[in-house]
Amino acid sequence: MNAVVPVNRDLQAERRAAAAQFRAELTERGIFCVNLMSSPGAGKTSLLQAMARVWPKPEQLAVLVGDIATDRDAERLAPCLRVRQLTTGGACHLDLKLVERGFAQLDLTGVEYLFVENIGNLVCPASHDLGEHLRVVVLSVTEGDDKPAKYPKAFRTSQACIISKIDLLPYVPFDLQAATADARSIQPEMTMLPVSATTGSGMAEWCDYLRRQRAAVLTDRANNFFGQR
Ligand SMILES: Nc1nc2c(ncn2[C@@H]2O[C@H](COP(=O)(O)OP(=O)(O)OP(=O)(O)O)[C@@H](O)[C@H]2O)c(=O)[nH]1
Ligand SMILES: [Mg+2]
Repeated sequence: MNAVVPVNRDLQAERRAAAAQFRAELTERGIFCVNLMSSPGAGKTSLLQAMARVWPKPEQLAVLVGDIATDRDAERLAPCLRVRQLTTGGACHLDLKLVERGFAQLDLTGVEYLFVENIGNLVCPASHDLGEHLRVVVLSVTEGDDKPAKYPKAFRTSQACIISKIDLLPYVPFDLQAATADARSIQPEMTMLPVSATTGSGMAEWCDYLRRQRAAVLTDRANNFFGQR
């Protein structure tokens, strides 16, 4: 028979409060935090590498990159951006404690944007608030346009959706309008950003979007972007 252990604490509420506190600390320091979620291989690390190429001052960008095993993504990013690898050893998502530990190890001089590349997984990361200001789901055209409908929580809890690898659109059956319609039926406010890290197409729009979002947070520090999730 299963035993029931009374905890008498609302663990979700404690997690939400801890994430809100970390978000407030980031806001106070002028650091805008972006949680990048996607299935494995959708192009998160490539997007960050492409940003380092086009962002006027790459020293303003820092990355915490999560993986189950290896520090290969950090190795890819280290030549161009400040980065710490977070290795979960098996867990399918990043949690706040790991992110805070990595954050404490970063040199934050001049940093204005912190990117948290989550574990490649469209399910578990969606349930964990990491203290980010902005949650972005990356959907590559090679995955198929049905993913928003099949993995709704990742899309419902995100404010923006990057459609990645658009240079491959001529070669794969991906209906951008259908993916957009499905994503917006789940999250009506979703900002759609088609991007190719390979050609650089859409990168300027993505970077402008980030600048506007950071400015909005800093001009309205009391604004609660994460009221209901
Ligand atoms: N054609 C094309 N290939 C891309 C693009 N972006 C990424 N790729 C390729 O897609 C593969 C996966 O890219 P990554 O950046 O490693 O993807 P990721 O989401 O970081 O992967 P995980 O961290 O393992 O979840 C690599 O072979 C990239 O070269 C793109 O814009 N166009
Ligand atoms: Mg990666």
